[in-house]
Amino acid sequence: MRIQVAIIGAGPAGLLLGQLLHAYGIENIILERKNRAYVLARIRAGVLEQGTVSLLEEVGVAERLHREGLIHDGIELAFGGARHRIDMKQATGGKTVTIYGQTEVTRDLMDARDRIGLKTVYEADDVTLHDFDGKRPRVRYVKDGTTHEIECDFIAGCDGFHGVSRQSVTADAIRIFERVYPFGWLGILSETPPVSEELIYANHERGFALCSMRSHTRSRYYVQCSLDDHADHWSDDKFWDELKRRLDPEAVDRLVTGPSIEKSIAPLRSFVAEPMRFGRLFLAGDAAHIVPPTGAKGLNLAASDVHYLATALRELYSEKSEAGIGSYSQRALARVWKAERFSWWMTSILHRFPDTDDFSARIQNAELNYLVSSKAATAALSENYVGLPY
Ligand code: FAS
Ligand code: PHB
Repeated sequence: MRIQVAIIGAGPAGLLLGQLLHAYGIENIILERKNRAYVLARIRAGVLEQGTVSLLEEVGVAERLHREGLIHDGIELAFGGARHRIDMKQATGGKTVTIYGQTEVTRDLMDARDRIGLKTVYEADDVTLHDFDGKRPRVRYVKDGTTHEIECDFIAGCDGFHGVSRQSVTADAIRIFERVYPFGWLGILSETPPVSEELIYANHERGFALCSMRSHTRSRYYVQCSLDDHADHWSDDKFWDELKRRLDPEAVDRLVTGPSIEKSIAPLRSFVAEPMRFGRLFLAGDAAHIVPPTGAKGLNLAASDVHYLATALRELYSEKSEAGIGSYSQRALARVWKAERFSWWMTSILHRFPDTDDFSARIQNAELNYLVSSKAATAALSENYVGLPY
């Protein structure tokens, strides 16, 4: 089989890239290791930047998002027993975020891809990448015991942190930057009304907590937990009790608890692989970088990566210009590192670290007090949270 672009991975990065390339008249195929249900069962991000919404609009996959998504103008920071609202819309001259689960974004993209008949091979085993340093890259995979080979012009590695694409690059051609955090997030999903209209990020001496949502009837909560913790060590009651210990009295009074419909622990890390291009292989999304979810950037960075990559490939195919693909890595990394900084900073001021002593607790408190009392600090947080320009 021969095709212009072979995409590895049917997560948000691969699926959005596939739709953008199709819109630009560039034929593509997606190879996904898991089945559709498995991909959709992974509960992950919940906050979309305007740029991500605009890309979904561009490929005609924003109808349900506009119907069901929740527009949020601000967030709340809880510390010292009180909550403080950050009016991001006011601080950024009108910018907002949309609450709409990654699962729904993925479902909408999968359905759109099926409707136009674009090929996705699910349960594609043993995907291997070949000759991407040359002019005729190839991808091999096994489906139902039969080995298939795809000749292509380019390979897009959208296969996440544990994918095969980044692993296919020789160690001397790639540079890794990493920070692993000494804690994780225990998250639950519950069919209960959210505790507040907007998200609450809480700094507490027992650890970080986050109150988020998926709709007016479905909530998403997180508490910081230790790295050696396990989700099955946490009964629902134990989770709700711990969350209440980390919230202010008014939030505790409003909190509606209920059975969890999903419970999992996510490790936190900052990770960047440089560069993001290797000959005719391009990395995008989690395959190239990871952020701690504190800044709600992971999914949104995947979107900006594929925007840069799709635009670059359109320039190549329609204008025969290699400028876009030549600058892809540098353009994407410039935005990636700004989001890495913001996510690292949000994580550092909201979590309890093993070496958090009285001094560092006071510094965190001073940072948070400055954030909610300075227009400049509020504006800086807000412009990063709603998403820096592409
Ligand atoms: P993904 O990992 O989503 O998708 C990669 C796809 O490639 C997967 O479907 C995988 O099955 C497939 N794949 C892997 N190896 C393959 C192979 N060898 N062959 C073929 N296919 C292969 N971000 C936020 O903004 N907020 C959050 O709260 C948040 N929570 C998260 C929780 C967890 C547990 C994780 C892991 C991530 C979380 N993220 C969060 C980040 C997350 O949303 C990612 O940024 C987002 O999924 C990135 O999308 P992709 O780059 O498409 O990678
Ligand atoms: C979520 O709703 O899952 C969520 C929201 C904001 C974050 C992280 C996760 O920063």
